[in-house]
Amino acid sequence: MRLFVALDLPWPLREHLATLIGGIPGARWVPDDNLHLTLRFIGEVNAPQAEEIDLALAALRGRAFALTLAGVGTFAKGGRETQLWAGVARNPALDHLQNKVETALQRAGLEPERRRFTPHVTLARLDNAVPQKIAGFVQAHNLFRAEPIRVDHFTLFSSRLGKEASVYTAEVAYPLSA
Ligand code: 2AM
Repeated sequence: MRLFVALDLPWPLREHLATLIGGIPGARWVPDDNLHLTLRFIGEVNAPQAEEIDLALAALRGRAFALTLAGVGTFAKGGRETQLWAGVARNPALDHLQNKVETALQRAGLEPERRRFTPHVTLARLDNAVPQKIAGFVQAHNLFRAEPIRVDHFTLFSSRLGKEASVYTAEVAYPLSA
């Protein structure tokens, strides 16, 4: 199965993010239900590996914290913008949790993640979008700032590739202490 570790987002925040959606013809918007913040992508694993991963994550001790989504931006590949996202206000507690997850997963036998952690909530894939429209969106929503949320758990998700959008299933939620 294909796994990743992420923060799910409470409904009011997903609803708020959904109000940003639109105005970029050709963008493939992420359905509200799928909006999340990935801590670590794992990829395909077999059942024994999944078990190891679950054990390692369950042994992780972390504390709850507040998180604020702020700003919007894009990732580009080969000079083309491919992904539109909402950003995260500076958050050492989030970085700390991500670090712990990374350590736990290495303990479970995964190769270290080489890419730097860039916390974001993907809003859309931009395959066929016009650059001016993307720039317009980023300008219009630059000052986006959501209400802070309290993060008191993180989640191991499985992902199945669907026809239109991927289908994510929360497999296990791991609590963070108060
Ligand atoms: P993204 O939001 O930046 O696209 C489930 O697919 C989650 O895992 C998504 O949040 C996605 O990040 C991330 N993801 C998917 N494939 C990935 C890959 N090959 N490397 C890193 N992250 C990936």
